[in-house]
Amino acid sequence: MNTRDTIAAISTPPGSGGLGIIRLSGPQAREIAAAILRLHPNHEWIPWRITHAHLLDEDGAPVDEVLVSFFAAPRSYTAEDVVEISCHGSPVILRHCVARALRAGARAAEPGEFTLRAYLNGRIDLPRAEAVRDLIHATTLYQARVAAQQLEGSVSRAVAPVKTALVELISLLEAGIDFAEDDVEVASSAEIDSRLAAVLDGLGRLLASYSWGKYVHEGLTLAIVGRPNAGKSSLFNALLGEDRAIVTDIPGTTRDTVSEAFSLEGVPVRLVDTAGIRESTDLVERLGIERTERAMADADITLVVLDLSQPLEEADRVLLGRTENMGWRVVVGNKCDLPRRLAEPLEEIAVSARTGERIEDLKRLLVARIAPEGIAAPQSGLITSARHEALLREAQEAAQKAREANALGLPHELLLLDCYAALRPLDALTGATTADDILNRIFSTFCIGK
Ligand SMILES: Nc1nc2c(ncn2[C@@H]2O[C@H](COP(=O)(O)OP(=O)(O)OP(=O)(O)O)[C@@H](O)[C@H]2O)c(=O)[nH]1
Ligand SMILES: [Mg+2]
Repeated sequence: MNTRDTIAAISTPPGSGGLGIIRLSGPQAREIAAAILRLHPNHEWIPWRITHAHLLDEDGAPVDEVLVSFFAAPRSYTAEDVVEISCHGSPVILRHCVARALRAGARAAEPGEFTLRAYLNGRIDLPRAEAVRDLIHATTLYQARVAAQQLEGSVSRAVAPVKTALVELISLLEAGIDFAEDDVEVASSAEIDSRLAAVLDGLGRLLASYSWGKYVHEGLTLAIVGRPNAGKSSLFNALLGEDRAIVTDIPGTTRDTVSEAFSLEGVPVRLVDTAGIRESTDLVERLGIERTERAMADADITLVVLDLSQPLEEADRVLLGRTENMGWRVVVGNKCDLPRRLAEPLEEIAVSARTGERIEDLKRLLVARIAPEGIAAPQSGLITSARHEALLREAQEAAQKAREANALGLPHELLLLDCYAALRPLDALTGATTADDILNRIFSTFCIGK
């Protein structure tokens, strides 16, 4: 992909809107804009100023009245010259504007190419580029807050102290090897161990934030299962806060899975109501039950609903048995507003889907399950990306190996290999450490005297 040409694209979503924006980025941005617009005869390209203009068709007739903003390199989104043309939001006008820009010498931008350029031009690092994508796709405000913090560099900031500690250790080991004859003190095994322990501690903390961060990013699926009439659809509605699924006193009301999105403390949740599980000869009901099975297999968390106002039935026992070893099961006793007739104390929480009693407690319990460490503040540099998690884990393994090598008293040359192996994935995460970084540290922290 050429990264020196000028690219153009519609930056607003498809369909009609009040406004639509065309973005041009690259060395010819101004030239191309001038070719397709009628600007004021005395127009000058003054950075960060908005000017009024007309968008013209091929025959030079105006097709829209537009506002044009100019961002001069390197202080723009892409760090190149950027011109944004704010048109009225008709898809016809927007497509026409891009088509004309292409004829005037622009190239159609690939998906994400503006952000790619910002990255290639060194304006943002990789975690920030990824945050742009997450911000655009946020479906809850909490997700947006986390992504906005990442755009500000929260991930790189959180990783930086670990990386610094590692680079310091590497410099120490390198210096010990390179300048051994010059009476530079070689680091003691205890000192190396405590430095590696600090690195591992930092990595462990970052990785722990992923247990919640993963759900912030990907959301989760919560399936409600139980025998007919246990109150699954009622619980579904109570959690959503709206009458979405049909509720009747006829067992077997829900025949198909019904799903709806809601936000659990900012985590996007897909809530799935299912057909009650029982032996059935009815074809439609049997097909519904098959779908319940699939929903259970796909769910991150399964809510098993028991009817507290009825004795336990065979169908309940079967379901409890089948979900017992699923890590993410919550047994909910429903209808706590009625006299209790369920003898066994099987439920983890008793609620009433009808009155809404303890539904908020149930939500809190679910949050506690997915965030055992508590909900992270968006600015804490929480890890939400599987790519980051994999890299941190790789660093952790290598640092662990280094610690073991140190405990065994292996030569520092070998230890260094593990330390570099731990540094590499962190570099891949936030950007490279150069040999200069290490040399500078060696020469700034040691008085070699040469
Ligand atoms: N008293 C009381 N009744 C409830 C409660 N939850 C549900 N019900 C009633 O129980 C009956 C069944 O409720 P549903 O929500 O349709 O049950 P379901 O589990 O979805 O049933 P199927 O779709 O047939 O499998 C309805 O008459 C509800 O009004 C509750 O907490 N208290
Ligand atoms: Mg139902």
